[in-house]
Amino acid sequence: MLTIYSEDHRLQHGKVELTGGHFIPVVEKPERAETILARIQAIGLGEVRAPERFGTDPIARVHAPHFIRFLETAWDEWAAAHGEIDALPTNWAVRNMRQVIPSSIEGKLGYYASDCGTPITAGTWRAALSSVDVALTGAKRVAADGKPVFSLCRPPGHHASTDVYCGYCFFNNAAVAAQWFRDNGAARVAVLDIDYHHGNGTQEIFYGRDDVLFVSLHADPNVEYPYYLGYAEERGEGAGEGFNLNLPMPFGTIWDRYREALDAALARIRDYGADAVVLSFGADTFQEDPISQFKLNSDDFTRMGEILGRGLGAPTLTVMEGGYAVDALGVNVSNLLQALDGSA
Ligand code: OKP
Ligand code: ZN
Repeated sequence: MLTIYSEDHRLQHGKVELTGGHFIPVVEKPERAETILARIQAIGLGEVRAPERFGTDPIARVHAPHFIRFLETAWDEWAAAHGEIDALPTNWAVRNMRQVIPSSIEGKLGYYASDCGTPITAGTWRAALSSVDVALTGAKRVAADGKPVFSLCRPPGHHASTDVYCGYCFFNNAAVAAQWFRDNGAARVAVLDIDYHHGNGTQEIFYGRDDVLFVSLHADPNVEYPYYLGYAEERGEGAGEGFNLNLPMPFGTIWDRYREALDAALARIRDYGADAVVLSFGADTFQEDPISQFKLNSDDFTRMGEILGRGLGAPTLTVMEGGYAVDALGVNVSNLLQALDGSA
């Protein structure tokens, strides 16, 4: 399987996030992508290629222009006020306040961010742009010959919505790619999100639409991030009603339970008749993931890949999302990709 990878991901290297009352080293770190790449090369999964540059136009198909401009200038505005230290918000535009965009960078961060764990650094803009390029280069290849492609995106994307960044995500790589498929000949696109966390950004972007189906398997948001979206009753709205499927599962979920949800997801996607599929793949469902509570093992990722390869029924772009057990990440990711490739 072809992999698309850019070294630019290293430009996103935040120092700390606020978790459980502590500032801890950012869990979403460069070693993640590097260990996946090393494993892909070690097993000879296939060619590794650098991305083409697409610029911001395809991003503006799913993100608000003012949000894109904010991310482009946020670091300079922050550094002018605070110097060379990661930008984190400390105030938020929550209910009972007005949704205004203040001129102060402090005010802007709280308007555009929803957590205190997604630092903007000197290299964030370029890393986030490159991550989208990695996804789009993969999408273009999938559209050209129908063969599966792996876009080794970093930073991840599925928590980023139209105009909010959070959960280590800035631009929604999977959503930009799904929209690109729509704009380049696919009438119906499905996004299947198998990251441990609900893809709230992807859901929001396509919630009112029937031309992009969103299906997500994730930990119950009652007890897990992102907490405020991802419940089973969210089924889409307007034209999009019935085109959003959330399959939340409890802490401790093991393969047998996960597999049932996967079968339901694949049945919905086949019934939909997608022309292209974007697989938002997080390996944080792994039993040893440091921030997650599912109990899948490394062999389960092989099982998952086999089922996906047989069941998706349309050309598939796999986009990397989360997965934080760095020691096992390469094996878990390559297990899924090899099986996906072998049974497609
Ligand atoms: C990203 B992905 C904030 C802690 C919040 C966010 C988890 C984001 C997971 N200090 N944790 O879906 O793997
Ligand atoms: Zn995740």
